[in-house]
Amino acid sequence: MRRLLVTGGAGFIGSNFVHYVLDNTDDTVTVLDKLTYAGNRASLAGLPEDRFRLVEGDICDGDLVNSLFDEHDAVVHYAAESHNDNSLTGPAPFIQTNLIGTFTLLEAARRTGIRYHHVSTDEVYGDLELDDPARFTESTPYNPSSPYSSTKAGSDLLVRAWVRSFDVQATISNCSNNYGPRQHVEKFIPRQITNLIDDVRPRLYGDGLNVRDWIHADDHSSAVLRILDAGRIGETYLIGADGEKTNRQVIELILDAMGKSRDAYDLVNDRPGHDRRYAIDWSKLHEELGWTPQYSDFSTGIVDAVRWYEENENWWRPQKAATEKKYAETGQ
Ligand code: NAD
Ligand code: TDX
Repeated sequence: MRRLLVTGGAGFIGSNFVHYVLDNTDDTVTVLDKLTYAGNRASLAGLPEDRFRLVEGDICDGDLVNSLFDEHDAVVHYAAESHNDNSLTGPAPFIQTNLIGTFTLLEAARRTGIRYHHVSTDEVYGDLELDDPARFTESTPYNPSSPYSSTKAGSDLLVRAWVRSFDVQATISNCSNNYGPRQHVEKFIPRQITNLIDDVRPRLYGDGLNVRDWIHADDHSSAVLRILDAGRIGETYLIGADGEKTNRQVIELILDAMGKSRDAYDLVNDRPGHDRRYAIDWSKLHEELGWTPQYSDFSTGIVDAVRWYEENENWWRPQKAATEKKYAETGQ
């Protein structure tokens, strides 16, 4: 039994990991989360009180972070400002949370020596051309495009330096695009599903041919737990599930699942600096730690996601109008 501290555990992927750990281990979990617009207490409802606790607070608060590190055996760091579009209209909180927040955690990890796992993204590698046979590997050079991905890249580099200079007991994972239940309605898949529930046509940026490499959030959680348990200190592991799809292909699956015509969507203003394609080679994680994704059928996963948003309107409805108001300001 381990005492785990999970930052950002009220967000989409962090809450998935909390559920996954409580279902699959004997560990106890404390979530440290600021409950920004992206954090949602409802994502943690019903968890066992003897094994789970939520602390509302900021990862940039050194005193709070230090006291929590003293009470735990390991930390898994998910907390972040996570949305590219927000980073283009207002980058300041990305610098604060993603860089200063990670620095604050690393200093506490250095002081206490507890195990630290850092959750990051494939976007640190920049993008690939549509016709490039290459995929990202652990040795691809960093080349981030957006304020979001550059702050994630900076946070990864801080971790690497704290490992090398101070022997912090850290690992890093860089994962591709996640989908599944409890994802904020600002993100592509939930935005389009909830627009369709509201009889609004889906909106694709640019030509709709950008490619994302999709993975179910449960597979991301199982990979992070495997790395926490068995990953080599100082190593980076890429997480993916061979899920490359154009945004048009994704929207067609959503339209099919919701009984609408396949061309019932609009092309709108492109995202500035929009990365063209991401693709992950996850062979290191498979060969070294024996991990394999369980969700191989993306179209079934999309049908499940559609049903989840149809059945959980009380979870997403409070965020919807404010999210669409922000998009209206950029014509997206
Ligand atoms: P999210 O936006 O849904 O959740 C982020 C959580 O962090 C929220 O609960 C928020 O309240 C909390 N938070 C924000 N600032 C904080 C602060 N200063 N102190 C404490 N808590 C704070 O994000 P997500 O999509 O669940 O992503 C989680 C992590 O996974 C991020 O580090 C992200 O970079 C990484 N990641 C995401 C994806 C993806 O597809 N969404 C893919 C790869 C990696
Ligand atoms: O309305 C939309 N229309 C559209 O065409 C939205 C919201 C997005 N898009 C496009 C942009 C991307 O090509 O869909 C794709 C996916 O967009 P997002 O859901 O915003 O994800 P992305 O920018 O790829 O980043 C996500 O994956 C990597 C997460 O938000 C990051 O946190 C993670 O690091």
